[in-house]
Amino acid sequence: MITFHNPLHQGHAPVHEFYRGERVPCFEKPARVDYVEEALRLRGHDLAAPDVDSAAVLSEVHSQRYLAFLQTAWQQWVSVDPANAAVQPFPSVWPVRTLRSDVEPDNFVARLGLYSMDNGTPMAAGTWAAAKAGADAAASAAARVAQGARASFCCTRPPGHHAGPDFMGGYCFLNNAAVAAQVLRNQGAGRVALLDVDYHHGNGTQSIFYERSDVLFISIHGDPRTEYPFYLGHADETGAGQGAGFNLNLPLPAGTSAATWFSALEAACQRIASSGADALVISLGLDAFEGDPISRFALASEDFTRLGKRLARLGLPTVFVLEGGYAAAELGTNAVNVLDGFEQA
Ligand code: Q9C
Ligand code: ZN
Repeated sequence: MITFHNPLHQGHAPVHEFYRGERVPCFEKPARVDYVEEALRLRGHDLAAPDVDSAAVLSEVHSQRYLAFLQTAWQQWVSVDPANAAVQPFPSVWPVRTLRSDVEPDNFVARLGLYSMDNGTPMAAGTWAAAKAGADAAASAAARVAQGARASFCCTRPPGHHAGPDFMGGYCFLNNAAVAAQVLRNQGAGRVALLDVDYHHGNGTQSIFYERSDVLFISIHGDPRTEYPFYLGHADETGAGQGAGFNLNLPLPAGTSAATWFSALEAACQRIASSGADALVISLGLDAFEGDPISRFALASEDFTRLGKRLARLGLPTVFVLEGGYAAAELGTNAVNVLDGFEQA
């Protein structure tokens, strides 16, 4: 299947994040995608540059004021003080309950808090260009499937599934999987199923589609009582309004075995099969891998082949979108195992 890669991902290269109160090197680093691209080439996959501009579809999944902020955020930061060019901005205050989100503060760090869910999403000079090119790659992968391809892969970073309608978080800025689902809808799919297999709940994607019945969101993830993103992803979140019944969360305890994980996958696949979906988007996080440094599921590399095979049996046109996965050196094997398992089935 064709892969759309992100030619600008290396421009998003923040140095530090906070982990357990300490400054540590970023887990979400350019080498991740370099490893995946290397494995794709070694195993005979074709890579293409994005050929669709996602600007219009981005406005359908994110708010205009968030996009306007993000597009110029780095310039805003450097115009506060030219020395900021060498400093990573972090939010330090957030408009939680009782505080107002409707007024944009004049202070840059306060604006950054308004548009963030955590302090774990560092930005750098090339962040907007990288995130936008990634959304273009997602739109390109979806357009290719809408035009009749059996499947496609969007190989990008930064990831997207924690980014909500008007906020960044969890290393994510633009919701690439939501872009792919919206492109499929706009180009003829009556209903899209979006299955998120990243270790972390896809809170951003859930929120974007929570009141919609045309995009069924399903997520298998670490129980938010103990795992990031903590404040969303419980089993009782089933959709609202028109979207009631079109959201399915399958939280599993940290430490869950591959056998139990595949039982949850079976439940997810049965829901998709009975949904009447015309197309499928997979938020392909690879952090359910047993060797992941920040996650606690136990899939082995061969289990990713099994995942691909099971997804192929759904028989739907499918767009794979890379999300998390921090065992960088194993990421190429695990990603391509999913794609090759899908193609072998
Ligand atoms: N300072 C994805 O897998 N970060 N995101 C932990 C916080 C949370 C993971 C450190 C992990 C986010 C796309
Ligand atoms: Zn994750």
